[in-house]
Amino acid sequence: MNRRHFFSGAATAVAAVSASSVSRVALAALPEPVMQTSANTAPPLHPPTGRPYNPVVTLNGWTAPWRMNAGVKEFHLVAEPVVREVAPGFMVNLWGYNGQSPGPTIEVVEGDRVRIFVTNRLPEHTTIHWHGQRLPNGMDGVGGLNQPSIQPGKTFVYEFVARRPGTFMYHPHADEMVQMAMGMMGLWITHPNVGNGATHPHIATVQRDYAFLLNAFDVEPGSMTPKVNTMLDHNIWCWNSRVFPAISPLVARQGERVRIRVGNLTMTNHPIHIHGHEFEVTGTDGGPVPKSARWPEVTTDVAVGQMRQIELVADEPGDWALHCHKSHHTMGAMGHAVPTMIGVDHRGLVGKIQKIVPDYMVMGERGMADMGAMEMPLPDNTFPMMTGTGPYGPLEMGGMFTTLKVRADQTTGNYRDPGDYAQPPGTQAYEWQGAPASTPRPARNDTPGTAPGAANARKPAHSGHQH
Ligand SMILES: [Cu+2]
Repeated sequence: MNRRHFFSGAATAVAAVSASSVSRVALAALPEPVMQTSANTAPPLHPPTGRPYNPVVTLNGWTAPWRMNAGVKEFHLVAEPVVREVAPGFMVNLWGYNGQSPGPTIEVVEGDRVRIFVTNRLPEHTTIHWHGQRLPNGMDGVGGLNQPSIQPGKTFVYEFVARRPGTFMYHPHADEMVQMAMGMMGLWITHPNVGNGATHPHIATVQRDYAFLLNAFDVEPGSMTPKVNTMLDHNIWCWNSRVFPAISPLVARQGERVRIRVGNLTMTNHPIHIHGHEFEVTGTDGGPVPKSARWPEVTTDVAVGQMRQIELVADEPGDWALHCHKSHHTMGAMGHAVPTMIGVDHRGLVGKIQKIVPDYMVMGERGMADMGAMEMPLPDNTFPMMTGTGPYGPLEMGGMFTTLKVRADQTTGNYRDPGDYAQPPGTQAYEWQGAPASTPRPARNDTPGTAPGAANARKPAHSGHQH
């Protein structure tokens, strides 16, 4: 975090001291915006002022510090162009807030009066819509309908009481297609007001509370700026503008109750799936779901413009996959125009062509898993289609994928990645060492050189990245 302003929030102690020492003159001025320069997951921001709550952890994100001004929580968001590290070595020109896309998570408590200053440093007008909130109509942020748009260089003030606890998000309601395709969004969490030992009937106490937004970009391989007119054929499928293996793992101590809050600002649905556990949807952007209306799931579909808040008890130790179940969304920069080559025999063909084109490669004759291990020549500033290596080899994933790491010895409140899970002896799939299966493989008659499509072998680095 860049401590270029009067309280940084990088350390909560610093924020607490600074927030309490702001002078009356300073309180009459705009709060200094706090900027973030890192795409790493920031530790939870325990509230230095205001009512207590259990903070969330935003995957590869952070929570905006605030200042208290006569009982009002004041935030300052700056809409601006940013350069986001979507994966190490893969930088993308996005628009965001306070140095990153997504913008900082805003965390408040049910009943808080909140004042948000929004400064526009974009080249065009913008607004912010507070998705899911109960608020006065004039604070709803639809440009032209509820307010004039915020012109470049101008600052607007939004103010309302956070009336309903839950999982929400914010995004522009001005030139929406462009501004969301460029990454303008952020999370808003309203925690229940349960001080002094009170509890909420539909909101459990959890030990870990994670949050992320689903977003997608269309970045031509070798370029840095998304194509903003793409509706569905994106090639970068992100959680909080990050792709696997650059998305932080979720960690938990065995037995802890874990909440995961997911919002979807792409243009398609994402069935979010967890391994090894079942969960319940305990809330949406419409608020908490009553217990009588919940049922167990291992996958929940998050439709466009929806939020889902799921909860599970992390009682099975291990490294459990957590991913979008649309298999194309766990892939990296890969074209859909690549022909299926399974069963096509290219024996001898590659060697002959490589005499003329040294980096020529054929993909997919045994499936596409070879792509995960192969070192394909890629254009600059592009991440591979499948990447990430686990303790037993390539994971063959590249987009909306991470892991839930459950450990008996993960200490409470510790978010450090515990590394690979050590499988206890006798609990892991193993290779059969007896006699081989007697059924012969079915005969194939695809003679080399005569198989349909053999002449259509493609050089993936050049033709395989169309979107
Ligand atoms: Cu998906």
